[in-house]
Amino acid sequence: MYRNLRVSVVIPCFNEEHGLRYVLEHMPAYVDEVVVVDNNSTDETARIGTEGGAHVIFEARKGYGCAYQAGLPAATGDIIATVDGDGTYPAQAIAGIIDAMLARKLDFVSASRFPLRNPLAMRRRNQLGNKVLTYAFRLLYLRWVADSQSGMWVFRRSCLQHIRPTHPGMAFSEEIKIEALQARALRFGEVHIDYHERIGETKLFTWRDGWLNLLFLFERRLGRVARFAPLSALAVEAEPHKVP
Ligand SMILES: Nc1nc2c(ncn2[C@@H]2O[C@H](COP(=O)(O)OP(=O)(O)O)[C@@H](O)[C@H]2O)c(=O)[nH]1
Ligand SMILES: [Mg+2]
Repeated sequence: MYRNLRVSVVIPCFNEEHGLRYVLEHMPAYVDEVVVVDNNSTDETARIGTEGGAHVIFEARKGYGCAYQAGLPAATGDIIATVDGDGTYPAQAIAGIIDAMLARKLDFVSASRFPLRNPLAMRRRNQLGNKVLTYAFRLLYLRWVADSQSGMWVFRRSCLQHIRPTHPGMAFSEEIKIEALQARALRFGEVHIDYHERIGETKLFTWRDGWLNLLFLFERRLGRVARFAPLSALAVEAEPHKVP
């Protein structure tokens, strides 16, 4: 509990046995629930998650967006926060972000990594790709954002009734921000965070994912993306993962 609010953290994981252990060991005490989405991992991710006290659910459809579409509706807290399973996003920052959220009367906060305090935390070409995508985001959606690709969001669980991101892959990250920005009932804002070097291997294919994310920004703007039910309406069929 933090300020009388139950806090859930959702972590999408594809083969993150090393990073996930670190993330779970550094989870702040006020976090009430951790949902780990094991996205078809072939390593020890599920076991590390269970041993670390997380509720592990399994998602067979591969992709960052698929992992979140299973994980977000499974969270039960008043506040849902997201971090990667690689130690890059600081879970300790959640309290400060909730403070800012209450002070600024926001519903959905995206944690911005820019300006980067530690330039080594992100490879140069990823920094460049992020710049291009964020400029495209600003121009197409006419909203100034500092970081269109951040994977750390802190929001009221009730937001899930108003947003319906459906992308299966990495573009889910920009899509959820667009949804939150455009939902009339929600107030969107950004808060700066520290970003750290990754533990374990990246799951990002820089050129492919960068290109797909750029394409998605255009297609979504042109209304060429099918939109389905709000996330809260998704029935989660995911079974708790059985550790062999
Ligand atoms: N790229 C990718 N990431 C996934 C997938 N399923 C879960 N993830 C997790 O999503 C997070 C983001 O991936 P990451 O490699 O850290 O990308 P980056 O943060 O953009 O460098 C990590 O915690 C991954 O383990 C998937 O199918 N593809
Ligand atoms: Mg990451």
